[in-house]
Amino acid sequence: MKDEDKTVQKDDKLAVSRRTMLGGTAVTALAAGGGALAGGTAALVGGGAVTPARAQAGQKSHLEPGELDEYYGFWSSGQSGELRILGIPSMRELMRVPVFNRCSATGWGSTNESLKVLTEGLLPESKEYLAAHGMQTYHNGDLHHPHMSFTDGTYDGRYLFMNDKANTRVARVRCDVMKCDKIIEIPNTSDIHGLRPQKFPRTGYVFANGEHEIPLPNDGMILDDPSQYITIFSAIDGDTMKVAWQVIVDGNLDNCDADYQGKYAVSTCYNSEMGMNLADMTASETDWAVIFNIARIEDGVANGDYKEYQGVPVLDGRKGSRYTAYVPIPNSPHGCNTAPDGKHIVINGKLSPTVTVLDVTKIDAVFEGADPRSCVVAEPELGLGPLHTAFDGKGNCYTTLFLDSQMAKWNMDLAIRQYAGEDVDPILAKTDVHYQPGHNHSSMGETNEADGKWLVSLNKFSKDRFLNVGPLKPENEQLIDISTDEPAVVHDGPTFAEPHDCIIVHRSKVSPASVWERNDPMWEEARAQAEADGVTLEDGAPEPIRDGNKVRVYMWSAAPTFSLESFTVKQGDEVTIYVTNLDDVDDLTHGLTLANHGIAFEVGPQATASVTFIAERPGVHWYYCQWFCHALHMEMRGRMFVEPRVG
Ligand code: RUQ
Ligand code: CUA
Repeated sequence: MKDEDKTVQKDDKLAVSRRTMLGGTAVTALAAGGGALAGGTAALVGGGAVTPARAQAGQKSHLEPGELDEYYGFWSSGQSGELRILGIPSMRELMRVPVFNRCSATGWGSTNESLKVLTEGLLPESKEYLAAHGMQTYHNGDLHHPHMSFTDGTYDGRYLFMNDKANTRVARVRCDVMKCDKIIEIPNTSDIHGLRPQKFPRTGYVFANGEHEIPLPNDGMILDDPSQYITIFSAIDGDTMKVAWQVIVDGNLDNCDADYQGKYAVSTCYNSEMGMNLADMTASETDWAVIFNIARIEDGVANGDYKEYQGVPVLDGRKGSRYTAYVPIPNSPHGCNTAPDGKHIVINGKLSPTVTVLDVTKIDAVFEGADPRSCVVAEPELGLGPLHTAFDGKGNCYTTLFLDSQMAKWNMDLAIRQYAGEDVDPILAKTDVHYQPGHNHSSMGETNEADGKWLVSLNKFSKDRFLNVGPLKPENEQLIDISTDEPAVVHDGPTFAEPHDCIIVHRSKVSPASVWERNDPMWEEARAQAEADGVTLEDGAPEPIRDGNKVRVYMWSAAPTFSLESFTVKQGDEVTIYVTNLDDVDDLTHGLTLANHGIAFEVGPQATASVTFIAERPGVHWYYCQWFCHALHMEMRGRMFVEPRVG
């Protein structure tokens, strides 16, 4: 108890200094813009009460060795560009799925199969830019929002969709094998940020917000004339991964969500001022939640009420359009979260200490001409810096307060009654988190099956919570037990840049395969090439197959051997090596690393993978299996002989 007291005191002191520092930032923004923060700023310095770790009995978060988690957590990794899979409640990291990044272990970004995914959806002008830099694709990404496909308002275990803010892309990961199978670049817009799938009747559309405003077309004819910049909301067909339509809006789009009726999508929209600097961007007291009327937009597309840019129908949804409604929201709203009650959508205030609750049943009237604010049914004041809200399915909401380093638990019903004039306080509890939370997420909380068991708070700073590892610190994601009245932090999880957002999916919703299907479309091109060469991927070929200076090497792997102990090519040949893993055993992955060629890739059980390179280094080069597969794994190797160029 004594030690715990000490920790509490230390946290308290540091928490206050961190809060004061960030409070200063808020004050700057405040001085530049609205007065929404004025009342609460003083509370920053004093508000340092820390709740010690819970003593009361809650759910068990610690799993014994060998015990399996109840939930999958699908985590973004921000500027690391990959998707991560965690087990919840243990918070153990189970897997990393490369998406927008390159991966040294799996060869993502260097195998032909991954390069196809990474290049086929690029816009022509991006390909040109990349080629000028000797690149086939972007090497970085900024993955903020991973979300699973829905059927009838809940996760259906088909796909995960995610955005790349850095290079304006949207990607899809197949949940049957947990590999990315499609990446598309979104035309006519810049920097995809908020992303959510349609919840009903199914996904269907994946809605994606272009964050930063640019001219349309962005071809250099308009430069420093922000009055001509626009932002775009995109609907992508989640089955075909093609952009179905786009809508031009006013202001910068931030986050979005869809309703449970399949009628509307909603985006938060800051910078209604269209300012180009901080002072201008925060000048206005209000910004908007923009509501998109899906049926009207589909009609508009069917009736030709659009202009086509880069093959996509683009509708004009700026203020006054029949496709959109602009609901005024206090200064610079950020998160947008549909409640599992199927009725309410919470817009998080960011620079305003409030969240604004929209009632979807009142939106029809807004599109018939009612005052846009008439769909607002609550606007509780929660604290400083509300960013995102999660739900427990029992009528309670959990909102992250970035500046206060807290999570506010509040009741939807009480908030609505308070807004209607009753003297009630909707805030039920405040839980300190460490430190500065951005997103949070509850178990199944974004579906109509929210179960109110766990909440994860994704905190941007860990500061003193872990051993010091130098100036760059891990972030801290905390697990909070929300099964009892008093939410309690039960686990700290340090993590590398930057788990921006996550979802927590009950394991009954997902059932990945353990072994690949031999006829998987992932290596369709390899299969076609083998057929053209008169061989099969499964049998391989005893000698390289030559076609001019193109040479194809077909081999299989079966623990602990490759089918080829050696093969010979000529200096300058363009060599493609295909490896097919014949092992049909759970957890028996092989790999191929070609020494001094920058080549290494994974080949899962029953999978095929290939890589193409120029054999420009004469001599003996070993290839070996880098995925531990057998007691004789070290012996799983062979030689590539490169004959020197003559003359
Ligand atoms: S946004 S910290 Cu990129 Cu998800 Cu809110
Ligand atoms: Cu095959 Cu190691």
